[in-house]
Amino acid sequence: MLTHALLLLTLVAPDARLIDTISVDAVMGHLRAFQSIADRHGGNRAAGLPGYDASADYVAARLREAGYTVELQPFTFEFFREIRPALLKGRRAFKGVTTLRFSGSGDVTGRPVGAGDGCQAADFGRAARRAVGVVSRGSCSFRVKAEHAARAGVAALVVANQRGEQGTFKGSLVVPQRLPVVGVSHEAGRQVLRQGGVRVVTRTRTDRRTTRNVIAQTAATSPGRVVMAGAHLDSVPEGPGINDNASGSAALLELAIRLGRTTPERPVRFAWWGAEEQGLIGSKHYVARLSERQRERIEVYLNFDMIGSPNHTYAIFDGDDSDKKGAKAGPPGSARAERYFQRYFDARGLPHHGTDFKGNSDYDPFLKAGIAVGGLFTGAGDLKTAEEARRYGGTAGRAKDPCYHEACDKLANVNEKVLEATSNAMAHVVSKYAWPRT
Ligand code: DTR
Ligand code: ZN
Ligand code: ZN
Repeated sequence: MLTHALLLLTLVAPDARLIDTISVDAVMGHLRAFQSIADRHGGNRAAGLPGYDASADYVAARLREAGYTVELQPFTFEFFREIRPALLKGRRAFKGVTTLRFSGSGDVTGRPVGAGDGCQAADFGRAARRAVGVVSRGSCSFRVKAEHAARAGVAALVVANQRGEQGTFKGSLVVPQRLPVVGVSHEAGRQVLRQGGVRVVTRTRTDRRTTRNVIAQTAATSPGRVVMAGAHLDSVPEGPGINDNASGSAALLELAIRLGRTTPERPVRFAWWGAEEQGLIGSKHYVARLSERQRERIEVYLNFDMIGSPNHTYAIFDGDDSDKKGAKAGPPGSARAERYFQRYFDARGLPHHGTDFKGNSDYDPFLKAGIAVGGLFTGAGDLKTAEEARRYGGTAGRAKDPCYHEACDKLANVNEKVLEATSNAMAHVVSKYAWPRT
């Protein structure tokens, strides 16, 4: 009798609305799988390297088990890796020398020649030929400095940090260069200019590689616009990327598995992006390949990048520009996504705040294409303010994720309670769109 009643119930209500049913234990299980993938593949899950491919295989396998047809969408990108730390040597070796992203490889020795900020071709005079150029950071892009230097026949370029800035810095030349280009502190830059000769050694690797987005979509009881949710699956080469962004990827995977067992009213499309860390390459590729009709069929894109930060805040994208800061409101519909997230956090007595669209994650190509966007973010390398510590707890003056883009972004770097709240907020908001009449 009881079994009959249960059977009847499932037959009558096969599409019972899914809310708040994400088990954080299941999400943690996926996180452990990503950690173990990184452990078995050189400590990272970066696009173009085996740890990413294994991550994509893991997601695709779990999706297939849940009944999905999985699309692996290939695209190419410019792969870059520092193979050995840079060396800069005068009478003594300098410390804190960084290889700029897309620097060439080389081992050159030459006279140091100052060239101002290197933003004008004329900054590199005739004396710069075969010399080691020294320029200051700022006023124009690293790429412009490097291209002026290369045209003047400079053998290697040293970029010194600005006056008043401590230590060295990281930076990208954006386009692969043949010239070795390194960064040093302001003080080291001055010392380099006092040497009779300096040696610069960089060992890098740059080539075009293919990687893949992982995409899957649920069935739907009534046709209509699609709700899309995405998370980037790649890490930086420096570490396993468990908060950034196995957290978003794992929560999304668990939600997809759960939704695989029901049929929502509206289709839900999931995307795990590749090469976000290389400049949002996977999501840009995806949006660029959509026809106008396909674009119009996407009701909203919801982004989940870093949703378990250890010294967290709960940031919701400011869809309606109610914060009146920075970027304008998102495309029409973005305010609705923001409201849904806000209500979820409010109902649980959890603090939250709005965050501006700064173009720093995979929502950006969607926003630029006029698609409504929303999403969550719990903080990266930026320091927690005293005001934030008062509202959220945690430590003021400390990064929200002290392991951001570092080798220590491991399992222990994720706050499970935070991930539980954000995973469930994700499930709730996606469900609100998937079952619009409930
Ligand atoms: N670009 C992300 C981290 C990141 C930094 N600021 C935000 C704001 C909103 C979402 C993500 C981020 C990364 O390193 O992957
Ligand atoms: Zn990152
Ligand atoms: Zn990220």
